[in-house]
Amino acid sequence: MFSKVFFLAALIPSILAADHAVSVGLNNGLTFTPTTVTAAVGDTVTFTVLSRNHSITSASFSGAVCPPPVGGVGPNGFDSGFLSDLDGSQPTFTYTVVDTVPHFGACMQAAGAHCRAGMTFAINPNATFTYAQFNTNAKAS
Ligand SMILES: *[C@@H]1O[C@H](CO)[C@@H](O)[C@H](O)[C@H]1NC(C)=O
Ligand SMILES: *[C@@H]1O[C@H](CO)[C@@H](O)[C@H](O)[C@H]1NC(C)=O
Ligand SMILES: [Cu+2]
Repeated sequence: MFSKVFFLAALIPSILAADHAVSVGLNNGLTFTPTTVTAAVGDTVTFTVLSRNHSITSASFSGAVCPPPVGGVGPNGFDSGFLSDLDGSQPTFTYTVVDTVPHFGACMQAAGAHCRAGMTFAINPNATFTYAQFNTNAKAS
């Protein structure tokens, strides 16, 4: 009886975890679509590269935003490395959300030129650390 209850309780987080899909380079653009994801701990964000050759890399919110560094900015950062759709393979990268703090990301391609062109996104931005301000910081960096 009790063991069944505990077994079911242990399953609930995985049942409720959601995957959030983000397109990278939709319509050949230097873009992440959508630019903002609101995700719970345990959720995944799956990025699919739909054109060219890009990266999904965590960045600092301000200062030297572009290009984000190899390995990404932590804690709990991420870096897909370069993922190319030049062969039409539409490669994917999945990040599992492990905290609720804002994470900002960008593409590191072309020495930061994609990032400065606005190829940026945010996971769980908040009223203090907004996506709009991050993107402004990226364009100015
Ligand atoms: C993707 O871009 C990186 C960095 O510019 C480059 O080193 C790599 O060769 C590119 N990949 C392809 C398949 O062109
Ligand atoms: C936004 O996130 C930062 C980093 O976790 C936190 O310090 C700040 O209090 C948060 N602001 C709001 C309005 O939630
Ligand atoms: Cu790019």
